[in-house]
Amino acid sequence: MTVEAPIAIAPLQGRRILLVEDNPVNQAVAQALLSRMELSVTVVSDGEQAVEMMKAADFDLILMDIQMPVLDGYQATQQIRQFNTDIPIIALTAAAMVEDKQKALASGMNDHLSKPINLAKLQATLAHYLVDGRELSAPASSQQLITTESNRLQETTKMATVLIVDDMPTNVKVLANGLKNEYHIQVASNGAKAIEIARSSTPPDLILLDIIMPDMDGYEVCRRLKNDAQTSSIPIIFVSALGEALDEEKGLNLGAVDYISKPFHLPIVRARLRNHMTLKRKTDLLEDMSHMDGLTHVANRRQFDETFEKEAQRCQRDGHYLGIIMIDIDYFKLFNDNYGHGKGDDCLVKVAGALNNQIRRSSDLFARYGGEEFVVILPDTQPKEVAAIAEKLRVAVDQLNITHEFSAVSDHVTISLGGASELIESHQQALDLLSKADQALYQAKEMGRNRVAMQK
Ligand code: GH3
Ligand code: MG
Ligand code: MG
Repeated sequence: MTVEAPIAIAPLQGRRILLVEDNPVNQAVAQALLSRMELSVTVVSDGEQAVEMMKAADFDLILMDIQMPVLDGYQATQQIRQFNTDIPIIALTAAAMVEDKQKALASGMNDHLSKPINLAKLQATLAHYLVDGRELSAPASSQQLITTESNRLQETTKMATVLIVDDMPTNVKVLANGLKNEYHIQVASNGAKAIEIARSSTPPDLILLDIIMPDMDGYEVCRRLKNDAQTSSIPIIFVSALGEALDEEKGLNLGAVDYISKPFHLPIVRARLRNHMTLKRKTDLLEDMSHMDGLTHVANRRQFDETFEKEAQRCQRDGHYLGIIMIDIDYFKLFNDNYGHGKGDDCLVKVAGALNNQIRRSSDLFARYGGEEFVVILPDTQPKEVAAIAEKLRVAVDQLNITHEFSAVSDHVTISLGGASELIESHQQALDLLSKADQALYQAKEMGRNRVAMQK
């Protein structure tokens, strides 16, 4: 090992590793590597201690030697698997024992690394088991999506684009050559060009940013990109020969995700890039999911609140009408009580889908407001148009023809709708509009359900 600089990868920092190794020299080497990656390491020296330690404390991953006294690595793994099927267990095998790989997998291990440990392989393996699919937890109903997405991620990571910003052609060359097999490469030799590319219609997925450049330095480029909503979510990794802690702190404080020192060690650059790309995609996905209703997959209440604020402001500024439609399924409690909650959920999914299909303008929003209630935001839409759209929505659900023998208004599922629309002159007026649509909905219920009522 010649690289003595810190080699931490942000998403791995602090993860708890149980190192099981009887040979003191191997122990010291592995522990030194892991500690420098800022992992939290616990060392035990035989299989039996490993099993006891696993019962006593929580770990994220086990690195397990094979040949050890008392219990060997295979036996220890078999015992651990009886009470913990999830934790990744990586065999540490001597080079001469690669044929034992099969045996390692059969005993319940997930993977193997050959000794002497190669830093790049160790990092890649840890990143694979600790970051992919595990780094971010998601609500149970979204887990499937995450899993599918992270499979897709691994396929598409190759296609991601990296923008290299450096005024020294030799640096650009080294990085571009080292990364071109995994990424599309964009290059900028100064800050202005970098900003232009980041704002273009083909922005990069990640930026490697030199600090010392003529005209505009890397810090300033970073500040500008982070202050612009269009570019603020692109991860930035600073690349610089400046080795002082202060510079690193400054870069990270400006919103960079990581910091790589020159001269680069390409396997580390690649490992870090891979991790940040994976995280970025997951963050984007979670961001999307946090605005989506888990059951019906239409916009959720949070998305509604954000869009309502934005559109209310826009309508107020432009002197436009803002239209709102509140929607509630008729006699839905009786539907649930008689057909069961599962059928109730199915019904909600179908109704939401049919309603969402009717909302086509890009500035409009259909959302689940809560329970069996939905809402539509219609910017720049006058009362007459709102009433017409509401009627279209009513008909769409009517035509689904979902049997509801316990409804007092029909033999199938129906909805009631309340509409409102006004020229918006103040924020309070926009808020009042929601109550007016809600009161109109109440009127529709009072007047017999399965109908549209407009605000007074
Ligand atoms: P009304 O015609 O006056 O609207 O009567 P209603 O029965 O539809 O209204 P109420 O507010 O009394 O009942 C709403 C019911 O919606 C209560 C609950 O069982 C059901 N509901 C709310 N959220 C969900 C959901 O996520 N899944 C299911 N299956 N049912 C839900
Ligand atoms: Mg209700
Ligand atoms: Mg109802």
